[in-house]
Amino acid sequence: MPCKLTEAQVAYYRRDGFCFPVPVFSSAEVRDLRQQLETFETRQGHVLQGAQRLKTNLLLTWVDRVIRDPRILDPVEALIGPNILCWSVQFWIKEPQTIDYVSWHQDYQYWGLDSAEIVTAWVALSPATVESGCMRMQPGSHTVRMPHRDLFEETNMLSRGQTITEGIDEARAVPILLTPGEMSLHHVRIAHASAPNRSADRRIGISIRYMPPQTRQQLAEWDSAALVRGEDRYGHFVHEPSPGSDFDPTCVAFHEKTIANLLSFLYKDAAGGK
Ligand SMILES: O=C(O)CCC(=O)C(=O)O
Repeated sequence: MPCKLTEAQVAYYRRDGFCFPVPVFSSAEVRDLRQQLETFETRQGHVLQGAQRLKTNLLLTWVDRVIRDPRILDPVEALIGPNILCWSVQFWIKEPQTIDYVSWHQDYQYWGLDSAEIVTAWVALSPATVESGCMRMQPGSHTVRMPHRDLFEETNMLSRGQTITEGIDEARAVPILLTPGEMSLHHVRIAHASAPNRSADRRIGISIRYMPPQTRQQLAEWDSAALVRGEDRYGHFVHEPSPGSDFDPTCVAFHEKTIANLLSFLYKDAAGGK
């Protein structure tokens, strides 16, 4: 299975701000990943929720393995270089026939990270189709800063309901269609959105945010990230431990600390949210 990006894919990413589909996991492997997620959900009696959806690499060993998988890191390295920190993991799960959606937004406006070299790998664990509410992206929007407003809507899956107020051309939006086991890569400034899931299956994606170690956090004095490749000569982020087993107590305590820190600025002024 190919795992490096071609020159054409790198050029497409630089020009449009995203590229897809990039094959990562075989169908047997992705079936197994989904099963691990859903077996865990069944065992705990409810779907992955709240803080469990964020930085899940600190809680579940299979997620920690996913963020370090060379089939994800090789394409990421082609875009941001050989030294790579993983700043965040986020599960985006839309249950079948539900109304939750994601408004048009650019990620970098809210994360406090000062680098434009941040890339998200969005890995599909179930089909990402127009019907299931796949992401849509506006090509070339990573080159401009677009105005946003915080709308804090209940059905908006974003922490602040942050929404671009002008400059989106729906007719030019590209649907990011993925089969399970494929991923897309998107630039931290690309404008993107996704509609509700009208399909009969869950729409499950894992966003993994990668950045070079020279990146700084501007909204907090302290922040953490996992060193997943190469070296970190800057020390701007405390390195996250790898869990030796699911819910390893040291990693659970670290998770609590780093999530409280994240929520203090990501959810600032928000009444709640996902
Ligand atoms: O999964 C979605 O629909 C949205 C994901 C997203 O906004 C992101 O990964 O940056």
